[in-house]
Amino acid sequence: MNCFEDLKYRGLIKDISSEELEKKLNEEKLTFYIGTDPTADSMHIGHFSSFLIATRLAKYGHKPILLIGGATGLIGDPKPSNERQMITKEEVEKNVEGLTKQAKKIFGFEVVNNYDWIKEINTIDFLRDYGKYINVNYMLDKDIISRRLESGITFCEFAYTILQGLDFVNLYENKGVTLEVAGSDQWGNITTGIELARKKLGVELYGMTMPLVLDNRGVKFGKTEGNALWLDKNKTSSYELYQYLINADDICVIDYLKKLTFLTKEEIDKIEKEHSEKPELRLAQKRLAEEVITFLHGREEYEKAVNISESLFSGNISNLSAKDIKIGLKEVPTFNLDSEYNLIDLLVDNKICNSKREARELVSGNSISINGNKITDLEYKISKSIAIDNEIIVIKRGKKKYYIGIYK
Ligand code: 383
Repeated sequence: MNCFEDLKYRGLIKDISSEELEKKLNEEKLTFYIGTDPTADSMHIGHFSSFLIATRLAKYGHKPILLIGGATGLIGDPKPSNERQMITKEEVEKNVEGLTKQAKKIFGFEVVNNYDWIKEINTIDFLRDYGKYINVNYMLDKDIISRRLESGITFCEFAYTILQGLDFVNLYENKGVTLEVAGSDQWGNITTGIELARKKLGVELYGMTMPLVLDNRGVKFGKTEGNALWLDKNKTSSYELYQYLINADDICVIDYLKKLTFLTKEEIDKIEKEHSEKPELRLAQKRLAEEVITFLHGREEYEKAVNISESLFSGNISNLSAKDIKIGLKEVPTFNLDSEYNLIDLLVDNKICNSKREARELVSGNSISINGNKITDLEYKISKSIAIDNEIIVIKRGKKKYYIGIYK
């Protein structure tokens, strides 16, 4: 498969600025860029699904440049809904630092910051050198801007698209960039750059967007109940990422394999066949988790995530450290401990059981385990001496309900 066929096979092409791009991607070596604004100090999995195009095109010999919008982050790319809250300069600076480090670490390509050139442009030059080439009517026609006309848009956000456009022109002039790639929400900004280059320099630059990765309910990949899935493993552990990926819907998982991994068509076809024969084994989801986590955080983190998941699932947690348990059981009810307790009292006092009677029944009935061991002794004592790493007592009620007691 050539480069363009590969992108098409994976469903990674939404808009292209010119039919010529197909030939260029297959026959030439292009320098291209993709950008992100420093709205947080880490990217999330939505960014990952777009930024992966950098590695993908690099495999075909194209040269990626990753841009962090230290300047554009101070302005704010208009959302279709409403004006953005401005973030402070200090926060933007801190975020640029985090993102730069992260982008280098995960993708390993050159990273640039548009603050470096945009800060040099004064107001008069901005209006003469860039503003003069862009018609307001042309800007008003852009999807996102036109959607904001009813509710209103400030001049600040209205001007954003010209900044992104001038980045493209600047990167063309200084680094030979001829292609900008992004998610489909960026089409308006990409075409501003193409327009600017055409009018100002008389050159033809190229743009390509990718569709948003969605689940079967039309929800963006990586959106969970209010929590972003961050690429910083201190914000979202490999275990949490593993849980998200392993639970991917059967209907979407093959699409995710195409878009989020570098497995070949042959490999994906094989997984798809095996998966459809025995979906309950979740082979496709497992492979997805393996590929994504290994790419982001390395093999060891992936193996750690699998180990935590399997241990907690089977209840056999003897090989887990207190640290692993805290990662794996982040969401479960936790309480503090400071002395010795009778198990039955502990179960009632911490609302694991409603009454002593219920507690006794569960213990006698083999339904309570402590640190992975079934306890049937009604006189069993909980103390720091049995705590995992001198810190944690893991209580399991029935098949899956976990609780954690912590000795300080
Ligand atoms: C700024 C200056 C440039 C080129 C790009 C930018 C950022 C761009 C933007 N991108 C999004 C972001 O920062 O706002 N104006 O969160 C997201 N991207 C990528 C992808 C995506 C887009 O970082 O579709 C999802 O991740 O393009 O929403 O010169």
